[in-house]
Amino acid sequence: MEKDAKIFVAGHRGLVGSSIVRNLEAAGYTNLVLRTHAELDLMDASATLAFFQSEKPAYVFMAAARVGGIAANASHPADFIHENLAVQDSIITAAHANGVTKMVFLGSSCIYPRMAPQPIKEEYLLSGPLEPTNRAYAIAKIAGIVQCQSYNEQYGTNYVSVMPTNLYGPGDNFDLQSSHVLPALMAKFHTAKVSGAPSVSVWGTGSAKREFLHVDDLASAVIFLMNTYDGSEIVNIGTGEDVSIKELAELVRGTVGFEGEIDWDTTKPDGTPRKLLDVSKLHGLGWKHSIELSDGLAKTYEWYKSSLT
Ligand code: GFB
Repeated sequence: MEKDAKIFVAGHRGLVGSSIVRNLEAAGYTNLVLRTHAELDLMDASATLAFFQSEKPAYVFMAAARVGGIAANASHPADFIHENLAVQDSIITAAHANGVTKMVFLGSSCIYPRMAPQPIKEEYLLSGPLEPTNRAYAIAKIAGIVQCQSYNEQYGTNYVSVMPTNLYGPGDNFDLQSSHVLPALMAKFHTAKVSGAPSVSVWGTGSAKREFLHVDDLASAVIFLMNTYDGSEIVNIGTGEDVSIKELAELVRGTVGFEGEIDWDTTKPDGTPRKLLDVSKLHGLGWKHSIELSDGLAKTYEWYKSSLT
């Protein structure tokens, strides 16, 4: 990307989009075009087309999505599949109609089969059944990948699909009903510490394993791939290391400084037992993460506390 090229970051108010904007600005990109949800509803295909016609962005980061943790996904599958399919189709068709030079589509590690061998290689896509708690979301993301690949094949476009692992960082959603595990634990331990509660309830058995990537690392990887990688084959983005939810709970408890007990609520689902990404392709292309989980947790906790005041 040229430093003055027009770049559209779809979803720039979200966890991922806001980090992509911060990283682009820090790297000297000066011509970003951004729209809030109130200004442009990306589910509205004609409004999205009109926006592309008037702005003519050269590069697009597709970070707009309906996302959520295990409970939100399991309880609102219709919203997750409908909204993601609609946003993806609006953007991809508008980008194609307006000659976008290159686009990066962000998928998710939940696109892989529930029982995929670990670590998960890109080629395991569509090799087995999906995890039921997020099947609708995963199928929408798989449709996005195949749509990008199909446009590349039929029209010669340059739409790259990347698969991030579980993300966290400043700007995350800390609402206990809809959030992912890491912000949920941070909010629960913080509230318990402040109120002096003796224990905190954590979902599941704690045996599920997850890989966590700081969102600023994700943004750095996505911009790196926009600048260096052309191809229809998907690319995993992660650290290549995972922890059990039990280990994560101890790490977050330590970061927050909560000294009470953890109660495991085994009536809640564990979800996928493990989804560790194989990141050898990304490493081979020349990118590696730089924020370790303990540092990332400390930074995120500082941000969370400042967001409460
Ligand atoms: O982060 P999370 O909601 O999503 O849950 P997934 C990860 C693990 O943490 C599960 C446990 O085993 C949860 O049972 N967990 C423990 C908790 N306590 C809590 C809590 O208070 N809140 C939450 N949310 N979890 C999502 C998918 O799956 O990950 C999406 O539903 C997407 O589609 C996203 O792929 C990255 O990792 O299970």
